[in-house]
Amino acid sequence: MNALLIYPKCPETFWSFSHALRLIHRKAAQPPLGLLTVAAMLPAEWKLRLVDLNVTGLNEEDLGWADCALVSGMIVQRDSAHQVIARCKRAGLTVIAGGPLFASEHEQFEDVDHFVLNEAEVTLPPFLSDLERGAARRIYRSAEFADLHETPIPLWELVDHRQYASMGIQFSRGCPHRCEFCNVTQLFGHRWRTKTAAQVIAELDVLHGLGWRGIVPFVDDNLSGSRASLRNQLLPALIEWRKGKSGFSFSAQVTIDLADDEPLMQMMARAGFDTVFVGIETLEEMSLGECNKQPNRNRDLLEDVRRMQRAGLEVQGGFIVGFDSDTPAIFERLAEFIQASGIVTAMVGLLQAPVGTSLHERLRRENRIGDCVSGNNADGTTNIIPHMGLACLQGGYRRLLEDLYSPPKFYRRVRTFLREYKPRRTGYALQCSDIGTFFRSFYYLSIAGKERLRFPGLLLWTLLTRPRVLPAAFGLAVYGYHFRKCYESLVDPGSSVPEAARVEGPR
Ligand code: B12
Ligand code: SF4
Repeated sequence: MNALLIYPKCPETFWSFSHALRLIHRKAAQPPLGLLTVAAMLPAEWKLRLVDLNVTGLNEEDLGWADCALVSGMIVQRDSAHQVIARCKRAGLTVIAGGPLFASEHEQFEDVDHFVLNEAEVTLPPFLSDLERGAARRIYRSAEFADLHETPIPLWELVDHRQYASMGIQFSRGCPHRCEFCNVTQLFGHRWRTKTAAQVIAELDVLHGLGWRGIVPFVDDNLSGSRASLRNQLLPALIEWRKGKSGFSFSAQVTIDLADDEPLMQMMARAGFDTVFVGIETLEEMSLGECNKQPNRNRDLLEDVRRMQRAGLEVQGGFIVGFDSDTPAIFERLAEFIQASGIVTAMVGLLQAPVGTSLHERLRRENRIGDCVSGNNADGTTNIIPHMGLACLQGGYRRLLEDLYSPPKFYRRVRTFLREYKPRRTGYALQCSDIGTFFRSFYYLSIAGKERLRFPGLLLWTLLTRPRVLPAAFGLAVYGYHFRKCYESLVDPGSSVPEAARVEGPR
């Protein structure tokens, strides 16, 4: 069997990094880890080609070579997925689809021959054995969750790593919490399941062997799901593995209560973690209660963020506006908090209710739900009818974004962060490609962009006052450029934002 593994095109979103990728000369943020994991589970005699449409095109030669196509994707890739599936069908290929897009809305893809839904560790083996017997069904799904000890090493050999800004890796799936708006537990359950530390090290060895050096995000939805596993298994193994190896830095998604555990944060920094994404969501105690965000309740969130930064972890924050308990005062409160905390990368979205979440269920009962979500949780669209009124919510949202990502506010925030930040890792191995990145960034930010002297001013200030964090200052400015461009297209009514990304109410 000759198989194409196809990852549809991603539109511009907050985490697509598209504007920054242009500056660092990479084509996509990360390779599709789900497809690479599936690739490793296919029969050894199958011949495989990966076609990540964010990096390359799908050509006629590929279509002529292949017998089947395995397609993955998220909801934001819906349009591209429809197009690519139609092309594969026209070329006579058998189409097999899986991943979060199809788990949510497989019934909209009539052309697909076989849906292999949920975790492939569970659903792929029965599909493959039925396929071999010539008796494959249309849908394979399971309510059972996979044992990650069975998960193979992703087939990274299929990608050209030079096209990507980072290489994701996964230790755990699932989350013990029950936030009302979150679809993670619906996809991966409440039980925090992990690979062994040895599996993770074997994966890192492969990445190292393939020549990858750079950022390795742990894509786990909540890496701090069990602090004991981190402390006793994963982190000691990473600390040991990094001895004598340089050029790797890790990031992770964690809950804010990690700030209570100073030794664990220190250990993470020693293991090579330099960035954590934290779902702070809101500052309103009532809203935290309403959405059941237990780890965040009754805390001094500002002090928590600073403790993490002092431990050597850059904190990126996720925020949501539009909870039932929110009043119009929330926008200013959030703007002040984000500015004071030095959270440079602040992703703010309107509350949305993906199908299958308890929020969707509650709002459906209250008759306050529209049809589907856009799949982009930070594009200013929502499928709910907010208590505040849609116009008020959207107006406040636009003003908040305009304020946060205006160059003066943004660069002030970077400095606030750099003053607090105590990175463990110092020094940076300069590569030839960095020279091009520097000149491109200078052109796009200072000459063609709106930052003017703020960008070189930041670099000079950092060089003179805190030279150790110069690489961080540069990186933040480059990624900040993307976030600003991305939000500008939302707040500027005259811009050429695609219709799907405009602020809409429920239909
Ligand atoms: C890493 C990650 C990213 C990365 C990399 C994405 C990439 N290139 O793969 C980045 C940061 C770029 C990203 C961006 C976004 N992301 Co994201 N991301 C994730 C995250 C945390 C991990 C994905 C991953 O690698 N998992 C590990 C692999 C092994 O698991 P998997 O992909 O689920 O694959 C398994 C099964 O699904 C299945 N499978 C998957 N594909 C296929 C295909 C076939 C044929 C078969 C048989 C099986 C199969 O088998 C695999 C093994 O069990 C997930 C959450 C999660 N826990 O999955 C969110 C998630 C996928 N992202 C999400 C969203 C919303 C986004 C953004 C829109 C956010 C934003 N506002 O910007 C953007 C959009 C992307 C863009 N424009 O570029 C949502 C998608 C929701 C949905 N139903 O579509 C998720 C589920 C988070 C969430 N809880 O809502 N993301
Ligand atoms: S802590 Fe994060 S991953 Fe866990 S349920 Fe809440 S929002 Fe989802």
